[in-house]
Amino acid sequence: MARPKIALIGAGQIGGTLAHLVALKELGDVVLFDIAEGTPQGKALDIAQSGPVEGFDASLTGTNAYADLKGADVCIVTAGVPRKPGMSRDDLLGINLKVMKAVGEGIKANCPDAFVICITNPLDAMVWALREFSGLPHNKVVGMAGVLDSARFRHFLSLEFNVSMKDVTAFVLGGHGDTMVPSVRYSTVGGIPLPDLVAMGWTTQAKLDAIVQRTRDGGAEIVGLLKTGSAFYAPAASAVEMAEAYLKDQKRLLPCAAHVKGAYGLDGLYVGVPVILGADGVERVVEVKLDATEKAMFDKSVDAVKGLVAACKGIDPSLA
Ligand code: A3D
Repeated sequence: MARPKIALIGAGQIGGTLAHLVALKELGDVVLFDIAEGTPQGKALDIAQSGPVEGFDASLTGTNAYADLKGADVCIVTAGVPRKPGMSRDDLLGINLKVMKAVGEGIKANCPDAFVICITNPLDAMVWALREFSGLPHNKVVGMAGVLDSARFRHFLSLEFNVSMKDVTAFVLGGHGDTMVPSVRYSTVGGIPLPDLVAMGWTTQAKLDAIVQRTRDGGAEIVGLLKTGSAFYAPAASAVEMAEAYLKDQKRLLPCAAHVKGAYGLDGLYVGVPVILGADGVERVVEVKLDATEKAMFDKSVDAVKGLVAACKGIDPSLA
């Protein structure tokens, strides 16, 4: 059987890291696409030359032509611009919306059967726009944010409790932005919910609140340190986990920006919710019970996403 074809649209910091991870994990053959001439070709060649050392079997090519995406099984989209210090994700809306139009049309024309993972910010609005421009079924277009946000939460929790990150599970809902909802009740260490760990004296409520806030600000913390761009190692690893769930039909339960219609009282909005990812893409949206505080935070986050979607419609009337 031929190896899966994985198209990486955008060959910048995340795109290059994705290509490297996909090759190391032998998930398939990689086509790196970018409008910048030479960048995807150069990165593909560099990573391919690490193959004899690492011992992986995967072909890597770079291109500036959408036609080379033909027949891709998975597309991971990072095309666009990232944040600089002082910018919010929402500041990227106008520029990246135009990029989503070009990318969506390229996917529609060349690989309409692909499973598409969007990473470009502002995430929830961009994945919605990408789906609109591509016309693919909603279950085949999903946004990566929750896996990263919960990985950040898990990392901070493992430091606080001095336990392996493997034993920490974390749950993050809502839009990928300042209003994201890290759920303390549904996050655990070895199955013990965080409020129980506070009661057991492992940490204090104040420390937990600070970790929740650091998780919300996790992207900005890295932008502030790097100064020239945003995080790329953990975002790439998170998207690869989602691609692997699809390619291997793993039925993983992961937080993703998925199209929600019916659940959570929503009528067709892309927002971060737990989903089952398998061979049919988003196979199920998992609706968990939220308490009053979580519901209020989730609703605030949903309103922020709705505002961004409305702004997209204002910029590009074809989306209205
Ligand atoms: P960067 O290194 O600048 O790479 C972006 C690439 O997109 C560049 O190589 C550009 O040449 C390319 N590009 C621009 N326009 C087009 C186009 N029309 N077609 C094809 N390629 C194009 O950025 P990055 O890789 O660090 O980040 C990429 C995106 O991911 C940004 O929008 C970030 O804000 C976003 N991001 C999202 C998360 C989430 O958790 C959702 C995390 C980190 C970054």
